[in-house]
Amino acid sequence: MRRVLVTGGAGFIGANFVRYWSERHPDDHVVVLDALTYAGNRENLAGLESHDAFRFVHGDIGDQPLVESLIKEDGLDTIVHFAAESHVDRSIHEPDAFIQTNVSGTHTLLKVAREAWLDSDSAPGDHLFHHVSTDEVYGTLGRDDPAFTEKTAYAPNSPYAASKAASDHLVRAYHHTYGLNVTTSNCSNNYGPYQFPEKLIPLMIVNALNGKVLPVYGDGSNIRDWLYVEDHCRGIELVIDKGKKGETYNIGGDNEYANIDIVSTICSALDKLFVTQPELAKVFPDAPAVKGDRTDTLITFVKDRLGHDWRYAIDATRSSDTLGYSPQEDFNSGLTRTIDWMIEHETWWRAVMDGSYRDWLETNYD
Ligand code: NAD
Ligand code: TDX
Repeated sequence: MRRVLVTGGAGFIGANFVRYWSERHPDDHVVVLDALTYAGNRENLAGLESHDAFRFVHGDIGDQPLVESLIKEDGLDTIVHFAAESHVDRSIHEPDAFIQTNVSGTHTLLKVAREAWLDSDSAPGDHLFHHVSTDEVYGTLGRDDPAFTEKTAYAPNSPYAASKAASDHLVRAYHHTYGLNVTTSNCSNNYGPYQFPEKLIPLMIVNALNGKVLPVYGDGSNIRDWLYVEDHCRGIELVIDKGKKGETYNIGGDNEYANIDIVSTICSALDKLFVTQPELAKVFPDAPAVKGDRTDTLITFVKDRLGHDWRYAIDATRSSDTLGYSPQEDFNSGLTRTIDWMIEHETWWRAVMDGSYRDWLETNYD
């Protein structure tokens, strides 16, 4: 039985992970620490808060006294670290918060973990700091380049990627220098329920339902490897249970697609849905299908993202050979689940998009 601190557990992947973990490890004590930035929502954890083994704490990973008291008072022996500023576009416009949370915040957690788990008389017998990172630390690939392995040299290109790379190095250093038990996973682009509609897939679904422009950066040829969030959670669980301390593991979806193909697939899926579920017309009266138009008429090519990485691809051989990892969701089934979830959770996305997100978009895009 573990006593787990999940940082960033009210965000997209963190909330999916807490749900996944609580179902599969019902005896574990789980504490979520989350600052509830624009990307974090208590609603994402609805239903869990009545469990005795679950506790939510509203706070910042950079608040050292708070993190110290949590680890000590709750006797925590495992940290699964998701908390981060996660959106590349935001990091291009306002990088400071990325350095603060992703670099300094991660360092605070490592410092406190070291003190509580290595330097204290009441340290637990076993402990683990699992760090959730990204494939973006490896930089960008050309069409014929081999996919990223755990040995690929780091070459982060955006302030976001650089901040995640810095945090990965700190985690590694705390293992090498102090002997902290750490594991790191670097994964590809996640999608699925609870993803904030600023990232490509949920943004395109929401805009299409609202009859708004679908902004495709550049020529839409950029390629990402799409990983259904539940597969990512399973991968993290495998690393926590079977990973070798000090090692990193790549987790991918084996689903490389160009952005324009992703957006076009979403458009045709929605066109079909409005035919099979005519009642959707009442709920989403501005969707093109309601007027007999194709959804892809909304696709608009816009100015490219600065420094836009062209292709990411994950080689997950180490995870599959040593942990038995393989993604279970193919892209069509994962996308269908995601679109269905977004349609059923209209209240959720309208609520999370209110306020700060909208203000931010208005001040940063023309
Ligand atoms: P998200 O933006 O949806 O959620 C981040 C969460 O962290 C939010 O709940 C937010 O409130 C919280 N948070 C932010 N700053 C905090 C702070 N200082 N203290 C405490 N909590 C704070 O992000 P996500 O997409 O769920 O990503 C989770 C992790 O996975 C991140 O570390 C990200 O770098 C990594 N990752 C994400 C993807 C992806 O496709 N989304 C891919 C690879 C890696
Ligand atoms: O409106 C858009 N139009 C568009 O063409 C948006 C939001 C994105 N894009 C493009 C940019 C990327 O090539 O789609 C691709 C995916 O964009 P994002 O969803 O912003 O993801 P990305 O930049 O690839 O980063 C994501 O994957 C790695 C996550 O946001 C990171 O947190 C993760 O580390």
